[in-house]
Amino acid sequence: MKDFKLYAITGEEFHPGRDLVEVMEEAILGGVDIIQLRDKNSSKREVLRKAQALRELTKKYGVTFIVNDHIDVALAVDADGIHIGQDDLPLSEARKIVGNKIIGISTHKIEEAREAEVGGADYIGVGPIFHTNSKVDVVDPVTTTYIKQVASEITIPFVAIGGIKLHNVDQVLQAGATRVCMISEIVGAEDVKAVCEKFTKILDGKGE
Ligand code: 3NM
Repeated sequence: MKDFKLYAITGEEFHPGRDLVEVMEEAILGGVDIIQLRDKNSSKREVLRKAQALRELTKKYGVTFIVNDHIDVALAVDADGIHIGQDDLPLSEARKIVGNKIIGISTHKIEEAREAEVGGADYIGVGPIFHTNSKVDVVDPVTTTYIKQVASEITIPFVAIGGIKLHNVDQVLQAGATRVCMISEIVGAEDVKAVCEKFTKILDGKGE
């Protein structure tokens, strides 16, 4: 897959009254290079409509587009890939459906990371690093210790997630992550583009 650094996941509850596509376009203009549509509340039809709009947006900017959970929607809009959790379809089954599209998997311990790597995942999520209110039923924070473990052992790309903010991202990078993923700190920002520009600079090693 095309490599990435700054990963934004949608979270419409964090920008009431603001249009989804507008917010995600600001994120892209600030340097986000991969976007995931994550919507646990809407109907399939509504998720499809959002996916179509985000596919169009990401295509315009050459940004990777991932759909969470809804494999059928991902295929229907020709997304670049899917993101699945530990309780979703097993990787081997998902692979049969999506062929060579990207498959990302959330992992919360090293055994899950190893299994994802052996199973042929294209990337893994590593988290939640810090406390987060953005995901229900989330496991306790795995801390930066888990990043260190993954960085020393796993060879496929990994992205750190969960409670990452401008003020703590340094800890994440120091532990060995080179890619970070966020919901609230990005889409909940007053100036989405400016926040993303700051992260981009930090990830490029030019942060203050
Ligand atoms: N997955 P925020 S943590 C969607 O650990 C998600 O797998 C996680 O949102 C995991 O940046 C998380 O607002 C929520 O904390 C991330």
